[in-house]
Amino acid sequence: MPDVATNLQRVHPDRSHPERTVVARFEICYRRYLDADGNTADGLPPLARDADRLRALYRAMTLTRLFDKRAVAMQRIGQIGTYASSLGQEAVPVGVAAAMAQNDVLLPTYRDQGAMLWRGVTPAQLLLSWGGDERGNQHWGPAEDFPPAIPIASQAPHAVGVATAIKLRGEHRAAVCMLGDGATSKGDFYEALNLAGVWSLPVLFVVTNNQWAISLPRASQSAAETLAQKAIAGGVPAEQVDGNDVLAVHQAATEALERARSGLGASLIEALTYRLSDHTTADDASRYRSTEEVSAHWPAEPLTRLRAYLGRLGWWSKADEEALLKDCERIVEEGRAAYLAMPADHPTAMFDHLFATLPRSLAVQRRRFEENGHG
Ligand SMILES: Cc1ncc(C[n+]2csc(CCOP(=O)(O)OP(=O)(O)O)c2C)c(N)n1
Ligand SMILES: [Mg+2]
Repeated sequence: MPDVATNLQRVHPDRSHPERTVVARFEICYRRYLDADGNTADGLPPLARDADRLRALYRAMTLTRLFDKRAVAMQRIGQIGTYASSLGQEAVPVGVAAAMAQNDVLLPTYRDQGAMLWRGVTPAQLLLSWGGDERGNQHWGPAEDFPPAIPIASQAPHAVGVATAIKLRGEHRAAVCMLGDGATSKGDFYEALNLAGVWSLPVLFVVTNNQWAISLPRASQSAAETLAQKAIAGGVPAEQVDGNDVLAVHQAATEALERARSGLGASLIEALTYRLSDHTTADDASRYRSTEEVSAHWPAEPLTRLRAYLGRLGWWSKADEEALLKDCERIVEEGRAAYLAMPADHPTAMFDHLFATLPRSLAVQRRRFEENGHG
């Protein structure tokens, strides 16, 4: 836990000054229902008693993990270009997506495949996109969901735009903006939060704090005790949750989305988790963090604790686990096969989705491609 007394001392070096009075106080709460061993806290949310729904969430987290594993392997043999695994943080995208209504709008990052799969994007479409094929960006689940944002935090102002449209139309739905810890250092993030607060917009920001932004650790990212408190400055309520506890992620997102849909405005959730994988397949994390650090985080990963909880209630057996793994392997393998069987797009496709009207220089290049097969 951060040393609050030290921080207060640093921010308010002379609190005893007689002519000063406290004009505002803030606090950030932390929520967890399920600890690393699958033990529960008091006040469990309704999801904790819904065996079918919990099994669906466990299945989605398992599918995400197996898909990630296969995608990394495919990158290693040149079948896709690059890949960002979500190993260890699956409870965040899955828990958030499960709390969303179908007509809410998801604005994911490149590491939120768990949410996209939940919302109907297929493994083959994800692979197509990571293989550099623009057709992978079509049919992203619900038609109004956004493709994953690669430019960090660019989706935050987009989410505010979406939420503004929802509010102007008087619709009962919300925008869900996924971000990383690193993204909270960007101006786009602060600007988006500011508007979301002052216009009371139906948007939920979910900060997946996986402790790393490529090789930059959380401690070097911000001097703030929590990333959640950044929202307070914009007048947006915020909380921290254990991001490896899918119950906590799901319940916090459910409450925030109800708030948003009923016209009460924006919220932010900081989900504390850990990136157990390399940043992407283009990274070697062993160059900047120790194996001891990574090993120390494995016991807290999200699948084991949910499986332990389900097992304790008699809702999951060894046979269930074996059948699930087999089924998920089949889905992933079918996705891989469908992706590999897809005939390559024509190279001119790379000109087709950026501009409504191609600038002249690119139009010339496109014509050359059509005529010669190269630029
Ligand atoms: C605007 C912008 N600047 C830099 C990059 C390069 N970049 C890619 S991922 C990344 C780190 C992002 O960290 P975080 O927001 O914590 O997300 P995570 O990768 O941990 O999911 C950076 C700097 C980028 N994609 N976009
Ligand atoms: Mg990060």
